[in-house]
Amino acid sequence: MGDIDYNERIPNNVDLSSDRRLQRALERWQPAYLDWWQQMGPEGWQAKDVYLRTAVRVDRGGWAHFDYVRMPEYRWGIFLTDNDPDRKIGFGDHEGELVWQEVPGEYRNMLRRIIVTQGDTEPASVEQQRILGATAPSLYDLRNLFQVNVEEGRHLWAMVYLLHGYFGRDGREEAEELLARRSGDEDKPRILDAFNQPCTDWLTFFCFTTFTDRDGKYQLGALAESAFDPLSRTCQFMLTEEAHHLFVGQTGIERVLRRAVQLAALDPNGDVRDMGGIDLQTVQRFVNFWFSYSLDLFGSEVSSNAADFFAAGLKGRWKEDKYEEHSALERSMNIPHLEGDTLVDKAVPLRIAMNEVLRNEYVEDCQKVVDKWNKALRDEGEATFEITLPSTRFHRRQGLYADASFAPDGSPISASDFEAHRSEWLPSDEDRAYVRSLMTPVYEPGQMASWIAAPRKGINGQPLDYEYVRI
Ligand code: BYC
Ligand code: FE
Ligand code: FE
Repeated sequence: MGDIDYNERIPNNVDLSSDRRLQRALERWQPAYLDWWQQMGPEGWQAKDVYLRTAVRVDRGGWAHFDYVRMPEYRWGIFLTDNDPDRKIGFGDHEGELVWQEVPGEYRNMLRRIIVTQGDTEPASVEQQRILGATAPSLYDLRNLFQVNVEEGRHLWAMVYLLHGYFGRDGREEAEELLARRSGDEDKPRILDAFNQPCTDWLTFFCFTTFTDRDGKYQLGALAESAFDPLSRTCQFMLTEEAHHLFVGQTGIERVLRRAVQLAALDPNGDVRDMGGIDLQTVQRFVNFWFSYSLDLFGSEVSSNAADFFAAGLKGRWKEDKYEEHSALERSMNIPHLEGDTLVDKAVPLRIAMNEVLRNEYVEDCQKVVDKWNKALRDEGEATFEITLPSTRFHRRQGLYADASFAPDGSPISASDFEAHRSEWLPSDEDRAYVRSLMTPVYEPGQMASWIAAPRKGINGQPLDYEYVRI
């Protein structure tokens, strides 16, 4: 069990060759995908050899194989975790029933929407990151960028397999649309806001992989609980790939912070920018921006859609097993609502608060990451400064708090107060221009750009000065 067949045109562990119709449909989509990858994938690097991992098995131990690959030749395919024939639905109105191998008619539209929304983010992120290869701070980082990119491409395959396999003609049409929308495009943008924001410098990339890929972790975790078993098994395997993306983000920011402290110590005035580094306040502003955009991805705090998804068994909570009561009908959650200019707690029935339940899990996880960053700052000798997460009400574009203004501590303020503080709380044009000015490529093996510390170790046991990308 778990082995992936690489002799097929589309590598897979779902016995694709036994379903000729599906195989043919996916083989027709494949060249369109490759065209998209050539057009919208990493610009300028398609012909280079990159030291990449490819999945060989779907179980946790030793699932990856590392070798030089040209990205367009990466073996994208369809990998689901192994089937458990006794798996039962863990929550909602169908709790305790056997999971579904087909899509129930009454849930077809909801499920398609969930899969399309998830699928849309994957190519969007590749598009957002496509020019970062021109300015990587090291070959190690360049390789990590491409690893993330090819795996996001594979996550698109994961969702397209479900659309083609279970949604007939509408599924095929949606799969085409997934290659037609473009991140940031005025006429045909990607579905969710965070995936239309530019990601053209490496501080942004590390914030994105910390905060936005981490939204992916929680969304995929909630879908791994799904009663629709193929979705659950697909998401479980995506989660094992996701861990590396989160590692890239967390360690990337940590290296920026360490370097900032080191450079401040070298400058007579303690000025990080004078030394060609990124000062801690600027990192904080980028954190504020990407954390708040990523919070929006969880949807509205009060959401009947979320209640419907939960009731139907389509989308559960993060690690649903750890909850005692799986109907979520008996409890409520207090959610502060703005009334006039004060916040008033209101009890919201738990099912309707499911987006907020998941968002809270996410925030807790983000806080753990921030704690590690602050420990790194202490280790480097920074005495006082700490990175903090702003309130979940700060700078929101979606949900209950979208139409009002809040300070980073969560207190309601006027729109003009917010504007007065904007450049203190969020990256200014000047911050972005400064960060961009640092983005010059460093492509000698083992060398690092001025603004980032070296990582602690290389990839897959290789030394730091390994030629991770053959220039
Ligand atoms: N942007 O009832 P509402 C990943 C729309 S990351 C734009 O408040 P609901 C990855 C919404 O569509 C994981 N529009 O909320 C990471 C709706 O419009 P319609 C990706 C938004 O229904 C890195 C209206 O507002 N997946 O995999 O509870 C690299 C009202 O919606 C946004 C997800 O994050 C927004 N942020 O929730 C690669 C999706 N938010 O239909 C990959 C998970 C809301 O009235 N979340 N709207 O026209 C969902 O799917 C939620 O159901 C939604 C909406 C956020 C879509
Ligand atoms: Fe992904
Ligand atoms: Fe990811």
